[in-house]
Amino acid sequence: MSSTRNKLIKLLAENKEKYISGQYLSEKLNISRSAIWKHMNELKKDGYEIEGKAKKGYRILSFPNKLSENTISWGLETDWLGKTIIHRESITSTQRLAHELALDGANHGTIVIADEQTKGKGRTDRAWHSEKGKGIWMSIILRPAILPYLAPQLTLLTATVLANVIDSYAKIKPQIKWPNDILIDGKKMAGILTEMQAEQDTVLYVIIGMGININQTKADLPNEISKRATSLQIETEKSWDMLPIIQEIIRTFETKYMHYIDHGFNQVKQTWENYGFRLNERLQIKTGNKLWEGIFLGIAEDGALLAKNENGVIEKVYSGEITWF
Ligand code: BTX
Repeated sequence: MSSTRNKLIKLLAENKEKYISGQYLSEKLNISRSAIWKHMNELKKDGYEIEGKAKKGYRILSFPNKLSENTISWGLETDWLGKTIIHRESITSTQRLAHELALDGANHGTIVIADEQTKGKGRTDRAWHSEKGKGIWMSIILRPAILPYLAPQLTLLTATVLANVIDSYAKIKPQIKWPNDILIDGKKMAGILTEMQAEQDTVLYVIIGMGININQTKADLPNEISKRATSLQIETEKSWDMLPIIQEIIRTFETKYMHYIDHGFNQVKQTWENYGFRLNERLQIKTGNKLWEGIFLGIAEDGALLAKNENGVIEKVYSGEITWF
């Protein structure tokens, strides 16, 4: 969003009860009064309710709760994440558009977000239900200077971001199920999909997709997932304004990502294990055709799952289906 628009919203917000004259705004922002008028019209399109009165000026009546590039950017104050935000009311999949943009050279930190996905996807092309206005359907484009084999760490990092935000903002303690599910009381509230384009030892880009169920009621959840899925609303018995949650996720992501780049994976590992689902319990692992049992010990530096097999040997699991007993 333009910094002028940002400043304008800030001025309106600081003077919420009062009128501010067009003259004052034009001097403060160093733009003409007709430019102010144009900005006001743009803000109205974004759902800001603004009253304009002759001789008095402008006054903000209410802030929008609908999502747009502007409403998400306003007050975000991050250094690089979300400097470009692409919002769509409806889209097939934010992952798909993010890939196109990344191939086209989109910057590190570009965000794609939608109110609805008609073909939201999970891992191995499973469907991800993304009903309009019910959840956060968002993809982040990253260009990390890490080796491709370390990219799974970013899934785990994202899981800790979501767990931290749900815990601190909504005050419910989630669990992280390796590698990519956020659970509340054993039911899936969010999923993460990490996709990468790499060439030999270089990551060209990574797309982190996150689907977070916020305002679904039990009746909203499709039959095939209703027993295994949940939402913030179901868990807390109230509906949530998604905008501050989105902003908190973006801010927390930037902070944790920078810590990870500067200091390595250790903090992520610790946070992850703090929320880890069924740590030290028995589990069954299916990798390819192999099915074996072990004890879940945590995660390794490279993001792999660590499990002790029946012979007492600690094995690393990079991908597979996990079932707990
Ligand atoms: P996953 O493969 O671990 O989970 C997919 C499975 O989860 C489905 O097969 C279904 O059983 C169940 N499921 C589907 N929709 C939901 C839902 N809304 N809530 C709970 N369970 C569900 C997880 O994949 C990764 C999901 C990433 C979704 C984001 S949204 C933004 C971005 N765009 C996109 O198309 N995908 C990502």
